[in-house]
Amino acid sequence: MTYSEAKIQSAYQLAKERYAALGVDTEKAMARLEKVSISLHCWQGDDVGGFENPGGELSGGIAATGNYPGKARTADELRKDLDVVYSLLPGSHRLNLHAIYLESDKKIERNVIEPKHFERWKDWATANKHGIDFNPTCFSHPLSADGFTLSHRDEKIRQYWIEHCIASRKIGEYFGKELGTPAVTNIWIPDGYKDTPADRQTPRHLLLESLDSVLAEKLTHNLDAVEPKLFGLGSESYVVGSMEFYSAYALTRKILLTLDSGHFHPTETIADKISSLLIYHDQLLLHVSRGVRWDSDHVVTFNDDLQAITQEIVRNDALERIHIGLDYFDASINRIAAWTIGSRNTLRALLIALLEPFEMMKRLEIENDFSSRLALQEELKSMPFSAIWDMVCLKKNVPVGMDFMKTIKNYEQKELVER
Ligand code: RNT
Ligand code: ZN
Repeated sequence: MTYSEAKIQSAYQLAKERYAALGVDTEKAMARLEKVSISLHCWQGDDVGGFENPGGELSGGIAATGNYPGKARTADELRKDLDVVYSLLPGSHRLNLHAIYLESDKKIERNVIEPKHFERWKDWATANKHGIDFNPTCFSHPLSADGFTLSHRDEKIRQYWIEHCIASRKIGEYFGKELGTPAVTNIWIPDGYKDTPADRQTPRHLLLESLDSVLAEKLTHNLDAVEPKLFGLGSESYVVGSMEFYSAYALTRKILLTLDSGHFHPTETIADKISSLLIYHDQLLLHVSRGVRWDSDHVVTFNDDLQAITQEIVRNDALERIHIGLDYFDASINRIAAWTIGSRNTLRALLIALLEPFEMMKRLEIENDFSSRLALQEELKSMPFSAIWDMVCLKKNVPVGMDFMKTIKNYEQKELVER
């Protein structure tokens, strides 16, 4: 280890005092962080390829760019890679699986996938105490090639995707039941038009009907979620599943609404939406991502956006109501590093949010003392939070500072270069 335990301890003591002076209990913040489980997206490990159709093209207006060596070619390799990532994160975390990550000797049509095709994922999750979340894969398929799925005008194609989503919910139910923690099954469809449509409403009626069929059966271990988007590659002018559509849909059907940080106008932030939505929606799912100029799904960095998101979760006391998932895919750097950096950033941002003297900030606001509010907000930006983060890592027995890169580099030499 590069850093001595004694030094981490003494830096922590000093930091603890600085926080105590603001009325913040660092032990409490660490204890709350420990309970947070984020859902790691399986698709960072193989550029959203999956194992249904090896070498198939990614479609649906999303793209993983780069050709860094070492991507997982099998489910066993992907699990092995994930084990490395989890070993570098403090706490216990979930996995977010897509339907195309099924395991089977023969080709299985997506409308007939079954829990048995995910048994090995279930065994691995049980052994490693990971909860699992799930997603139907409504892209990268011949029947999604013209850009429409659940809102397709052709009834047969619509039916195929309805069946796929129903089958996916049942797999979510299976994971939820087997693992003793509900699975969130999130529906995202790419449906939309490149150019200005004539009729914006008909596809939305069709989507509503399809979703109602998908959700007809009540399940007990599965939570449903729907994910809106403003535009995608090839659906620049119109996306059927917009924010307004899904927000009202989720509210009326009592299911979860998903907010992906890359799915809105570049000047909008999802952080700003959380407090409003929580007034009406019981639970939300987040896809924490980073768009650079567009929904580019860059690795989550420790930026203002990320901090604003975690602040809103904590300030609204919503750690139990917001499921935190990650959604990015970078193929231009070591994929395990991409996973680890984004996950550690998310956890670190959550910790900093938990270290805020929120009561003090609110009091200044109520007193209309906006000068002090601003002074405090600025002061908080240079508080010694990294000493607390180091302590979290030390306590949880995961690498402190940059040491996690040593593990990743070793694994790259030992495992990834051989692929
Ligand atoms: C696409 C959505 C969706 C996907 C994953 C792979 O814009 O964000 O969540 O990224 O399902
Ligand atoms: Zn997403």
